[in-house]
Amino acid sequence: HNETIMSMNLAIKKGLKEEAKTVTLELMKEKSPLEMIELDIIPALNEVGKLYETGVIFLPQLIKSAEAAKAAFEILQVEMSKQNVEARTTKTKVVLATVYGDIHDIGKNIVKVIMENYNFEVIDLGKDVPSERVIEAVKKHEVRIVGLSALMTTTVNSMKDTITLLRKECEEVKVIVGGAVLTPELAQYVGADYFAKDAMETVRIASSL
Ligand code: B1M
Repeated sequence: HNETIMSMNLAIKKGLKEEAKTVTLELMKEKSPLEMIELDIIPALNEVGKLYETGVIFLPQLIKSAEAAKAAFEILQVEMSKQNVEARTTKTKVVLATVYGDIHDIGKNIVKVIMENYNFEVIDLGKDVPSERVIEAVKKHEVRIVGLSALMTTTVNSMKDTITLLRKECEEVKVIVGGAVLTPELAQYVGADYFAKDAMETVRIASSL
């Protein structure tokens, strides 16, 4: 079905929201939401990122592509929560946030949905989140796992600030970091406990804690 797979890629690259929704519904007949996220949506966004970086496309197109990807993802999110209806008892709580100065939240939202699917209760603080709000949420909800996302070189330092404050205020907490620019080395630089390259790895790490 290369034709449909091509169209998801094209729909996102061209920033066609309606097309992205149609292709999603079509592809759902043969693929799981997780497969579509990993094999179709993320690779398309990565291509778009490269096109933007090399000046082939500009910000308005980047925004349209992100909107198309979000539209596809929203359908999958609904589907995944339907599959996730079995009664579950104790859930481990996790605070998730994109750090301050950074408005990229597609990756964080994917991590959220997949964690919820694996029985975590996610307290999602959103994007561009000040460090103090992370601390507040950890204390209020008595959370021991924090996941932080940063997509830009500049906001790696926001991540470092947030973790520094967390170390002062919430000693018990374990911090997992992720996002396009991060590497195991940067994760160490910002003072995180773990680096997760994707959503499934986040689940594996959090489950082991
Ligand atoms: Co922007 N952007 N963007 N952008 N954008 C990048 C990140 C960039 C790499 C593009 C590029 O130039 N190649 C570049 C950063 C360069 C750098 O610093 N090295 C960039 C830039 C520069 C910008 C602006 C500054 C552009 C401008 O205004 N001139 C601006 C930022 C404004 C700001 O934040 N203050 C901007 C804006 C935007 C849009 C709004 C248009 C849109 C975001 C829409 C949204 O998120 N709501 C956007 C997009 C879509 C991208 C790219 C193309 C795709 C990002 C994405 O969603 N990827 C991106 C290029 C790229 O990454 N290749 C780019 C898919 C997503 C699933 O991957 O987020 O990595 P990712 O998440 C993965 C893993 O990393 C991991 O799991 C996820 C699932 O596998 N993970 C975690 C992520 N977070 C985690 C947290 C965890 C664990 C795992 O915690 C436990």
